[in-house]
Amino acid sequence: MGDGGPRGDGPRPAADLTVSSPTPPGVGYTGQVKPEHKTSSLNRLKTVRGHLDAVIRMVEEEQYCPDIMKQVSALEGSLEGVNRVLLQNHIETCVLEHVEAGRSEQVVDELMETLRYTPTKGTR
Ligand SMILES: [Cu+2]
Repeated sequence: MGDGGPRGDGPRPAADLTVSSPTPPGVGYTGQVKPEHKTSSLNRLKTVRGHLDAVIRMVEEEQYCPDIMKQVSALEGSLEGVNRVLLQNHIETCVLEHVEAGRSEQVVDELMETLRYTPTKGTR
């Protein structure tokens, strides 16, 4: 999927919530996302939303600090999982597209930036 940066003429997502982009100007994305990755991302994010509400309640109820911390850590892991899915989608779609179009140099630069947002832990 695209990263919200300046793009070409391709379709854009309805809402562009990203604030910055490492994408070099003119690289251009089509905003494509594979259905299985979209489903996986949405399911994971909605699970996080429900989990986050539960953790908020834990804080409101002044539950035991380490118990809350454990849940926050689990949330972080879940969000990392979302980024892993998004990275896989990006590589399978945008990156391949740019390489095939002869824009290897730009896409490598962008990919190096993108890796800053990806999980450092193992697969989950
Ligand atoms: Cu992408």
